[in-house]
Amino acid sequence: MPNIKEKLYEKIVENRDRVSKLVKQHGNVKISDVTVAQAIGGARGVKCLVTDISYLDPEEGIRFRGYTIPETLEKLPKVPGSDMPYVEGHMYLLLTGEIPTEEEALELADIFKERQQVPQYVCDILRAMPRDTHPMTMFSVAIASMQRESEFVKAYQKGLSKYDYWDSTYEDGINLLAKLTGIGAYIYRMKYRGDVIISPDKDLDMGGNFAHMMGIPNPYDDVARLYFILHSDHESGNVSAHTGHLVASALSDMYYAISSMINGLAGPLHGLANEQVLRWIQGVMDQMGEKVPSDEEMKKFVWDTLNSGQVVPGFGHAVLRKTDPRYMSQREFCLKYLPDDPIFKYVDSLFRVVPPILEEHGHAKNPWPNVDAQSGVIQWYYGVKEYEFYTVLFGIGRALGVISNIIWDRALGYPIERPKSVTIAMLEEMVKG
Ligand code: CMX
Repeated sequence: MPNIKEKLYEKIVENRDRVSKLVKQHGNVKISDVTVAQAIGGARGVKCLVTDISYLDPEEGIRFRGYTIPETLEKLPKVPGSDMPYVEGHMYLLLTGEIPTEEEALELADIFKERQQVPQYVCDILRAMPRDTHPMTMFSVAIASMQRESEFVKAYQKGLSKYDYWDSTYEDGINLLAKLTGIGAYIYRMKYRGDVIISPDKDLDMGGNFAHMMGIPNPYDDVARLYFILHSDHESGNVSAHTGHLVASALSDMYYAISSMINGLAGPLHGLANEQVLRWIQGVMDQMGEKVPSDEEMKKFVWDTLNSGQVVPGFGHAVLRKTDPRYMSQREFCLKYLPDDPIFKYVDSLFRVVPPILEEHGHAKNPWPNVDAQSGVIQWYYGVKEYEFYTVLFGIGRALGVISNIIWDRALGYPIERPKSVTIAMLEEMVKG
């Protein structure tokens, strides 16, 4: 048994005990009340999901296993010669709750390398799709098509004890994760780079190999590492994480769950916002020509968007009430590597201009930028100008967290999810007096 699986099992045993005590001894303690506004309004703020993998504080932002983003980037073992940590080390942290040694991160990297080959039938399915299919649709279909490989399904059909669900779920998760960068790069090169596919390099870590398969020179390897780590998890209530958890709760296997997660991420209010930000900026650029708009001119574009009933993409958040630290990490990267880039100048101007406008507009509870406002500019700078591809990158990163959560859901025996609905008439009755 590889070391990471032994470590994971130790943690599972400890945590099963904690969860079972909570339910048995304190199952009736109330942790949340639900108002009419919350029932109609997307369950905002209702505490009814449990995960230890990450926690999102409205003011501070995300912590992965208790570590802020700067702490995570500082503590995880770094790829030699690089500014960024191994993505594999971050996966180790998400799964086990412990910062790995370099050796432990490399051990997981080796496991991924052994399993990274994308099956030929997945490539054939992608090729059979019209080339103008959105890359997120291709990504979702590619993942769903591998469902036939599920180790969980095979074990379940033989008759599997519920205490062992986590084991084959772990295998499915690692098998799938190992292939996601290859699938993403395959879609990219097939659609946008003349169909010239680059094979994986067994000597490289996940981020380095992704840059290699995309055909983009370094430091794109560090961009990939940063991007996958930052997007990995944002606690459990966001649409992609929640969809993955919900679908897996029916004991649908990892392939079904992650394909569904990708479909949720593909909405413009969620992961697709990174595509929308670049589309919006391109619209402004078309009107401005070569010139970067002054702040006054930019204000007018923002107000035009709001006055036409659209949202300003990349701003606002359901939980956060401050600038997203994922935005700030990417901003620091831009200030270091691309301070004079024209699109960064647009993003920088939006950073100054949008929050006061959203405050004046008076609708959004959080006027500050989120992760998606900044991420596209980095990709654009390194040559990935096909912005409809950006959410695939988000999806590869988000799979790290959702896969970890699903393994833990199975390990802790979380049941099928089934909240209760009421009718509008029932609500009207409840609010009388
Ligand atoms: N531009 C304009 N209006 C906005 C806004 C924005 N960026 N953000 C919120 N609002 C509006 C909402 O549409 C809502 O309007 P109504 O009252 O007319 O219905 C009102 O402000 C209140 O919304 P909220 O409670 O502040 O925000 P929600 O929790 O409902 O929604 C989010 C959160 C992210 C969907 C929303 O802020 C938004 O649409 N942002 C733009 C899209 C975006 O960047 N999404 C990516 C988020 C990060 C991610 O998941 O990847």
